[in-house]
Amino acid sequence: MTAPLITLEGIEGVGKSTHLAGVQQYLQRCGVSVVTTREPGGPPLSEAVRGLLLSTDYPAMHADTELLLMFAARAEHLRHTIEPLRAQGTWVLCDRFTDSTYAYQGGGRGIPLARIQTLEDWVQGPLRPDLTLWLDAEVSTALQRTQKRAAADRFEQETLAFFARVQAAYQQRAHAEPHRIIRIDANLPLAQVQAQIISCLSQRFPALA
Ligand code: T5A
Repeated sequence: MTAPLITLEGIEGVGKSTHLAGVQQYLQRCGVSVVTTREPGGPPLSEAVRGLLLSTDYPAMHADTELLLMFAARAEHLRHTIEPLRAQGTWVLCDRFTDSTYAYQGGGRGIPLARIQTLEDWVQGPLRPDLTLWLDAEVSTALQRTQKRAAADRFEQETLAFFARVQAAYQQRAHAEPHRIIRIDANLPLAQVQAQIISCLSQRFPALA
C-alpha cells in the first residue's frame, strides 16, 4: 500500500521547518520510515527552479511564469522523489505542497483557481496529501519571526496585503476540506504547537500510538 504524504502549510514564519523536524522524530520513534522534503525543491532540478523562484534577480517575474515553474518543480519532485518513496512504503513529510500554490499564486497573485486545478490534475493525477497541517498564526506575528534573517527572498519582500490574501486563501481551503486540512494554532509557544501536531497525528493514524 502507498505510504502517506503529510504536508505542512502556512505563511512565512509560522514554524513549518521547525515542526517538520519534530514530526519526523516523532514518527521515527513510532517505528515509521519517513523522509522530509520541501517545495519548491527536492531533487536537484527542482532545487534549481527554487533558486529562480526565490531570487530577487527577477522582481518582474510574471505570475503565469511563477505558476508554471512551481508545477515544473513539482512534476520533477513527484516523479523522482515523492512517488518512488511512497511506493516503497516510506512516509513523506513535505514542507509546503499544492495548497501553497492555491494560496500564493491563487490568493496572492489572483490567478483563477480553475487554471491551478487544471495543472494540479495534469501533474498530480489523483494524488493529494493524506493529511495537511495548516499552521495558522497572525500575519504580523509570523512575519516578525522571519525578520531576524539577513536577506528577504522575492516572496518575503511582498506586502502585508499580499500575505493577508494568502492567509485568506488558506482559510478558504481549510473550510472547504476540513477532513484533510487540520488547523493548528501556531500563535502559541513552540511546545504547545508541537503538542497539537502530535495529538492530531495520533488521532489520524491510531496505529502509531
Ligand atoms: N511558494 C511555495 C509559492 O508561492 N507557491 C508554491 O506552490 C510553493 C510550494 C518558499 C516560498 O515559495 C512560495 C512560498 C514561500 O514564499 P520557503 O523558504 O520554503 O519559501 O518557505 P517559508 O515559509 O518562507 O519558510 P520560513 O522559514 O520563512 O517559514 P517557516 O518554515 O514556517 O518558519 P520556521 O520554522 O523557519 O520558523 C521561523 C522562526 O520562527 C520561530 C522559529 O524558531 C524560527 O526562528 N518560531 C517560533 N517562535 C515562537 N513561537 C512559535 N510558535 C514559533 N514557531 C516558529
